[in-house]
Amino acid sequence: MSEFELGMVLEGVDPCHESLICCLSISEIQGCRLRLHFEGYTELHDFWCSADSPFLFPVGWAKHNGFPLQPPKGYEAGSFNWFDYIMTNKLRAVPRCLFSVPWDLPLPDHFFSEGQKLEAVDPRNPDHICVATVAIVMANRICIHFDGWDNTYDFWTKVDSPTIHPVGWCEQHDRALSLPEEWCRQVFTWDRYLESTCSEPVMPAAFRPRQPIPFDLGMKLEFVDPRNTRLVRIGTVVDPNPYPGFLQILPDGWGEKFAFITLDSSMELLPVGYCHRTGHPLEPLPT
Ligand code: MLZ
Repeated sequence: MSEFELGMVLEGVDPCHESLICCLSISEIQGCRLRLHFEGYTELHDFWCSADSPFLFPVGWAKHNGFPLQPPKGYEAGSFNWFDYIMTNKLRAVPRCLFSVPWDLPLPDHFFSEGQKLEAVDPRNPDHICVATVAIVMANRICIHFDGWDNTYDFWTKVDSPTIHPVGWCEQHDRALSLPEEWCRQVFTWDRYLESTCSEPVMPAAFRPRQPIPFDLGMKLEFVDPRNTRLVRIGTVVDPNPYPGFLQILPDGWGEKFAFITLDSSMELLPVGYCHRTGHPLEPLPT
């Protein structure tokens, strides 16, 4: 990945607040993975991400495509200007041709619109199906916000994910629906909720879940360690379907308590041979 160089600036989704697009720079490169730094912030917030992530964008992309951009620390959103910032600080932008996302985002070809309501599985708590809102639409991806929760739970999903459902799905499938806190003390019905929030539901026909990804018990893979995202390890699928759209991985050589559940579509799951092919270190098995 020689085209990406240390210090180059770019835009990208903050993995801890996925509804925010931020100003970033490259602080380290390992194979095809980048350590990214939030401009103006301490390196404690740095995070690792694959260079071909659909959540990294060239400088100017957010504005060009109509999304708000969080400026570097110390700058006002209204007055921040990338061009001045790059000139003043003698920076270089990552060339546009290196991004997997096109400069002109394609128009959505689905029926999800911002502000509409749905029921969505919380990927960090996959037994919770929650009242949720389409916060942002970006081509065939939507950013989901869980009503009544802060934006640290927001997450991007493709519109054909098996983890999103139309309003009323939980009732039809005899499942508990997690409500926004203020609705836990009053009778919740979707009709009442939609009326009180002046909102519309996503139309049921919009939900066209894809086929499951064919992971099988015992399959090997490489994966980004969720506890330290610098590291790529070898793992085994120990449960191919703990919840629809999820699988459980055990890091090879580690005890059962280190098994974790993740979305089967996660970009942190990598095929066997990924590290060798891309020149990324592969963590040795514990001895
Ligand atoms: N135990 C967690 C669950 C949060 C679930 C949020 N779902 C949007 C907590 O209470 O923080």
